[in-house]
Amino acid sequence: MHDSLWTAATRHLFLDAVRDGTITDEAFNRWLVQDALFVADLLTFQARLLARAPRPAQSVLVNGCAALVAELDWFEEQASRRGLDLDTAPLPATLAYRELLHRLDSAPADEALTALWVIERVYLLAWSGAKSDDSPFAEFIEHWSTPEFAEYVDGLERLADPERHQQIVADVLEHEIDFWDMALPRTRD
Ligand code: MP5
Repeated sequence: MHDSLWTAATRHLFLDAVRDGTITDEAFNRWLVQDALFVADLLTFQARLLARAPRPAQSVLVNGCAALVAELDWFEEQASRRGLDLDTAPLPATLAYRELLHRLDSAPADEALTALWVIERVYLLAWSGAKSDDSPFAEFIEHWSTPEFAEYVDGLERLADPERHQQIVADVLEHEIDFWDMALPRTRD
């Protein structure tokens, strides 16, 4: 289902450029700051979802929330190492994704859980496909391709119902594609 959207959301010139080390620091840093803003929005969404989640979803979600808090610490460390200010205005793709997450606050819990599974699965597939030991960004690639992260995504998959919620799957994939495009706009010539 939505094969071409999954492909576009998990393979992108930005990811190739990170893997090959050809991305400029400027473009990488711009993505990094926007991703930190996205993760803060995701934590807000996920904490709200935890509050109303069905009993079997609670443990996966609470562990995920704790991981997001740790991830925000990690982003802060990366930002200070790279001399970046995380207190930056969100770009349009980040704002549009925030709107989607707000919309999900009032969607049924199984639809919101399906969206969360797509959000995380995209990152697992995207970064696993960008694996490279000698990329200068190996630490970032590694971050979203660990066995622990894959287990988390498996846990979310058991709570997701993509057949039933095809529209939200497509919506999330479109937002992911826009997020990569923001990081490295496709050149048209
Ligand atoms: C994730 C992310 C994965 N960091 N950014 C976008 C745009 N989509 C998905 O979320 P997490 O919580 O960093 O694993």
